[in-house]
Amino acid sequence: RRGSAFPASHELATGPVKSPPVTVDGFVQEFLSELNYGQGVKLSQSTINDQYLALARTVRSYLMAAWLETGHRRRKNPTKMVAYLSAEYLLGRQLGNALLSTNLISIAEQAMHECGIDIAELRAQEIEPGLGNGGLGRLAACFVDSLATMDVPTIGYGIRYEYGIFRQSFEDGRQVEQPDPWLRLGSPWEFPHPERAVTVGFGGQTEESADEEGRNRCRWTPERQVRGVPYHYMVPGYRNGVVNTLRLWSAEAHEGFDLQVFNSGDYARATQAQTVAENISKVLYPDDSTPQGKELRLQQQYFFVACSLHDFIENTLPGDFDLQNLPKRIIFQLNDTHPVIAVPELMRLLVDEKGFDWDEAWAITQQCFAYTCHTLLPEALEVWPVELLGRLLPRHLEIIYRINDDFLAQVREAFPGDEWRVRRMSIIAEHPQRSVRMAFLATVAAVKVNGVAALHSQLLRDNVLPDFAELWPEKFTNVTNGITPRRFVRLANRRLSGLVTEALGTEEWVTDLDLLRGLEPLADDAAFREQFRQVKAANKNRLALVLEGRDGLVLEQDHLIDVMVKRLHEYKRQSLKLLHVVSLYEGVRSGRLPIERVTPRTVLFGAKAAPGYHLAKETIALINHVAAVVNEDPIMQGRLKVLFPANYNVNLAEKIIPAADLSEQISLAGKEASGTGNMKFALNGALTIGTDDGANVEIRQLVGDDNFFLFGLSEPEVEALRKEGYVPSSYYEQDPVLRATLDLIGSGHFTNGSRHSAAAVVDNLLHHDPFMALADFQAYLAAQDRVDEAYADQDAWSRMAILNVARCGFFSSDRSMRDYLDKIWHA
Ligand code: GPW
Repeated sequence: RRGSAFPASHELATGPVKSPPVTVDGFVQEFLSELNYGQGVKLSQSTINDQYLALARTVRSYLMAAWLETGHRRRKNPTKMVAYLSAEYLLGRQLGNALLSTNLISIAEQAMHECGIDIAELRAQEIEPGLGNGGLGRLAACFVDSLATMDVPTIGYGIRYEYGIFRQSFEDGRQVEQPDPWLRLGSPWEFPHPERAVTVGFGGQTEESADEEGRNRCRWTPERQVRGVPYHYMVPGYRNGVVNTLRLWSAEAHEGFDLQVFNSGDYARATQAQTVAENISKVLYPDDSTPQGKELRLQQQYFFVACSLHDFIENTLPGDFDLQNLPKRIIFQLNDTHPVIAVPELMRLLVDEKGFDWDEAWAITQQCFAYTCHTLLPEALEVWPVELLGRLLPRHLEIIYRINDDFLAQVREAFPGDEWRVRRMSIIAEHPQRSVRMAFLATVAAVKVNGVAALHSQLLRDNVLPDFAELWPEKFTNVTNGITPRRFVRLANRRLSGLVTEALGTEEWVTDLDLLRGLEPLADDAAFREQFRQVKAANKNRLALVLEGRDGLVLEQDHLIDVMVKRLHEYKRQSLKLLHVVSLYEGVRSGRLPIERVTPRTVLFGAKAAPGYHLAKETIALINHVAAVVNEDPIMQGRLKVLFPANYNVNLAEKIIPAADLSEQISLAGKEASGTGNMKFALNGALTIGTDDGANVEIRQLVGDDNFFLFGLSEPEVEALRKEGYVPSSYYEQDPVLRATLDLIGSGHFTNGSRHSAAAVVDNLLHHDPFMALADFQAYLAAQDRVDEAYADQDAWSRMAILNVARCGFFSSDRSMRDYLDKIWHA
């Protein structure tokens, strides 16, 4: 269906006009038309879901012309594209963002009002696509938003999981996971393209044979095949007529089911192959940072990467394209190691299927990939056992071995006689079992390797990949993460956005976040500070309504709102935050701390634990148990509340972050690669209490020491302490406050007298504490005292908060994208 066989006059429909401006009446008519002729119901008979779908389709239709036009423009004038390869996209709800990017918010509101519909109720109907675990997936979503807003030709490739990140609930305070059937009511935001399905092989054998020219060629004969069906999602730029594409792959059986077996009555066996195939994209791997449950995960990775490379080479490039020029047309950005199997896959395509010589193919491949590392934790660096990889992808394993041979020859040439170094750098690890180190493979193949914050990139060079940085210093670079100001300021915080626009006299800041600098002088303007406080108060009020409705929780709106929301991980140290809470409670109980000295404060947690992560789940239970006791104990006179709404997700983040006063970013220095929540809070006028870790370092540099509550060991101090021999119990013995705090938890006070229930967390802190929470406890409490003191002067606090907003424009993901373009992509 290509070419010019059709009359040019009929290229696009001429009416109804599908681009804004539109009137409220026009919008009402289109909405009703979608409802009547799309959903097949009259307004009076329609359900909320009918109305939501009709509204979504009405808004969607305004993006359609831009989508067609963007595709057309890109085909006509082909340039170097960015293909973002990511196993996760944590998108959040789509309707609000579509309304924002088309500038239809107020028209849609009025139109719904005229139809007697509460638009808020329709927006609440949308189930967010939770196709990611946490920071890494949300970062991918921010990046594609920025790339569309900056009109960078991009395809985002990933997996259309049928079930996203699990739904969390609490039973007796303990986390229970339920599946997330986000597609159950249908998604109006996706466009399936079964006609563009791609076949992907698994297993089987390889064999060598001579081709017509007598050269040895390898053939891979997979044992089974799976169909990848692409689903397209719009990625609208902010009011710029650009709509990019996110292409997510869904797995289907290659050949339906076995009709003969089915007719014989063995239904389970008849559909078995189908089930096995569909399992590949059935569910988001619920693990965050620590690999487990291996085989299916590797299948997912290869599945989406094979589909994506095939799609780009066969369907996106013109038919006569000379693949010698591939690097001029594409850069595949590897979002951590999850898509790194794309490297041997491209080699396989070029050598086995397109007939390139190995060296030619490697020269091309080496220019087509760039790799972003998102961690410093050794256990989060993916490795695949050779046995597994060879069974699932035998040809890829051969290719990896050959890449490794050539690479190690290069190492030997650069460092003659240094066999110890050769072993250290080998892509194949020999211990504890022979396996492929995906980060090494990525580093060998990539044009550039980047970390996600200045400190992280430094530690990546110095500690994680030092041999590689020595061999190729110019390969390593930093791109500090960012967040999209569209979703996390403009949409999530309409009130602050209004105030900022009014103060700056322009809305340009939404796409040029450095303009927030213009707010700096207003930090000293008492009237502005008062308006700023009113915004925060209104946001707290909104959050109170949300928490009441969603969780039956009561938020004290005159409290300091102290927030720690992020995945539950030992290195992030939710337990340290919990120790602070208990130390206040214990202080009041023991008389050490007069109740009047306790700043009225609500500590708000949001966190999911990976289902198999025992300690994380114990920590969640303990937080809930402490909350239940502290919240009810009259001795606290309501001055300390702990709230832990279940199922923290993007939507809840959008309500919590604008209401926060204090942002907790308290990972042990050297462990959090970047953090991005920290940026969202600062840009919404919360102050940070944090360690010198990840992007905190840059936040503090930008906002200034006076406007940031820094505490704790620095990364070099952590290393020194570790070398010296870290003994957590020595802190317990020397610090009476810490002792009383841990003793109270350990006594079973919060766990119905059961010492056992608190033991996992307490014993771990006392006897292992790999992330040195006890070492930082005293400094953390001292920093919290400084917080209380600062909060007592509301004017001074507002001044600091305003300066945080004014000085954090750097953390726009638009800036991150500019950095990727300048330093890595050159697209
Ligand atoms: F282990 N991150 C994440 F590095 O959310 F792959 N999931 C992950 O699996 C990994 C990293 C991985 C996070 C980092 O922990 C966080 O510090 C960073 O801000 C975020 O990725 C985005 O770069």
